[in-house]
Amino acid sequence: MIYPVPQKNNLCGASVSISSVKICGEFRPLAEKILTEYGICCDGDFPVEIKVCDSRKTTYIEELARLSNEKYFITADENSVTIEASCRKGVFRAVHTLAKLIKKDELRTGTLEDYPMFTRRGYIEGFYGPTWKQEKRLSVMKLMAANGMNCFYYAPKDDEYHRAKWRDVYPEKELSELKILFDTAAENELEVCWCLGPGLTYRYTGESDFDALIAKYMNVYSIGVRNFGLLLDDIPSDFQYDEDSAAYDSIVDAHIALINRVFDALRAIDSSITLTVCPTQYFGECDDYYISKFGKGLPQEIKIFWTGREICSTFLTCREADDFTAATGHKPLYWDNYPVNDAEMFHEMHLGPVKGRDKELFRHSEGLISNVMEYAECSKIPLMTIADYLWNPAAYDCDKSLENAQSEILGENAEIFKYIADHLCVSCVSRYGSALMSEILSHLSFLMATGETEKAVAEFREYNAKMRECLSVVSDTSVELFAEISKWVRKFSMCCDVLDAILAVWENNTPDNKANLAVMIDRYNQDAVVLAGFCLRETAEKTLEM
Ligand code: LTM
Repeated sequence: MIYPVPQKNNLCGASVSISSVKICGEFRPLAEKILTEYGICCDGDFPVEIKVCDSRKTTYIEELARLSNEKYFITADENSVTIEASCRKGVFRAVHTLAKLIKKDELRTGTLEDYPMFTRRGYIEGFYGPTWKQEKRLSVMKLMAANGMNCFYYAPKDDEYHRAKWRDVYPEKELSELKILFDTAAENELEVCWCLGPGLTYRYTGESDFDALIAKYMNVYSIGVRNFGLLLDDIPSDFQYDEDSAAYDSIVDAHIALINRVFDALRAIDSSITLTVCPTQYFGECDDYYISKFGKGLPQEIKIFWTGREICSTFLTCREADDFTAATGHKPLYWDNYPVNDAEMFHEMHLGPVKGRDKELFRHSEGLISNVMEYAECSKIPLMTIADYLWNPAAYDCDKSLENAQSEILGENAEIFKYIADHLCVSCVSRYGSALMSEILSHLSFLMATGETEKAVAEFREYNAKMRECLSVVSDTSVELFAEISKWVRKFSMCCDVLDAILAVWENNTPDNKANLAVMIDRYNQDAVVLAGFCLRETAEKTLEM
């Protein structure tokens, strides 16, 4: 199976085995670049023809009754492959799919027709904490583009030019780094939206602040950005300057006036500019005074971020999206606070698949943008599941998508990694973790309770050995993802010690072994990092009572 799952895969005839290809037709350099990245040789003789034609067939999505320039077809027979799309975007998506089919030996004769269900599918660097390094940004960007996302929002809370020092233009070095990043996004068919968060110190009645704001947007416009964001989240919910409170009845009136003025000014400079905004009330009841007035005060073209019922929402539903649209006059653009793990979540690691987002949400929203973790390598795993969901929600299977993401990111370590990943998934989308450990420990308790002590001890020893093997793999901090989870690995090591101590008591119930277990469990409990949950504590306590 390839991911994201294509919409209509009728490549079901004879197997077409390709070791090297010869690209002909349009966008040949692009296709060769992508295929080469997948390790597919382009000096061969198996013809892959790319046909670009802007027609109803290549742009219209029947079931959505809308146009999309991301739609494509792949037709294969035993002697050739043909790609059809309306433009570069469609070709880009098609070639990635073709490369995955070839790599997985899944290319067969027939036709594949594919297109995305959500219009906007992306991620936002919008967390508190150390900002991602350039090389990490580039690496995540390429991966997410290869997996069907189409937009990237730049809004790191701790980029001082985004928020704390919003009035200052970027120094040359920082600006040229951003240009490299944003040019890479364009090459990879990701739309960039650069966001500004001026609300901590903005003076709504200050002309010089307004001028500084436009000058800052123009600073980033100069490197080619045409999509901007104005974020008013996590700022005081009331005025900070007396002149502002004298001029406006309430803060929402100041926000509406500011956004409309910014939009008009930007559109006067360049009519292709787009604007996305984040309200100060970005979650909760959508018919509250602030958010309903905010939405009604802004033109349709401006997109509004909304995180759902909660800041980090367990569920995002069509019903709530419709309520938002009714109250504000805008479909929500979801700022989905998963997998982000900043603020009070900093002891959690969110490596589980996305869950709890309605399958039909694409009809009721502008799209979904996932807020990532400060840990770039780790973010790739849940982000890949989000990309799968956004492309084809009907086919989304969270377990299979996770399995694929783990194997893509961890390669040969994927299987053993599951022993720690089992514990790194407690988040707003899943309150329960340690499913594998829970199952094993409860089976062992059953064996103990039915007098099968020897069998229990043997199975327990086997499980502990796997946990230790996993520990030794993830302790290798030269692997970037393992370095990122080092504080969870530390606690995982304590978890292994607790398991060994439980096993020792089961094998030999002496006061010394019990005292050692009490010490281990105490040490484990004192570390605030979130890891194995209830099942470990319960088993340890039961063992101490033995
Ligand atoms: O969610 C929004 C709109 N703003 C902030 C984010 O920057 C932050 O990363 C998340 C998670 O803590 N919560 C917020 O309120």
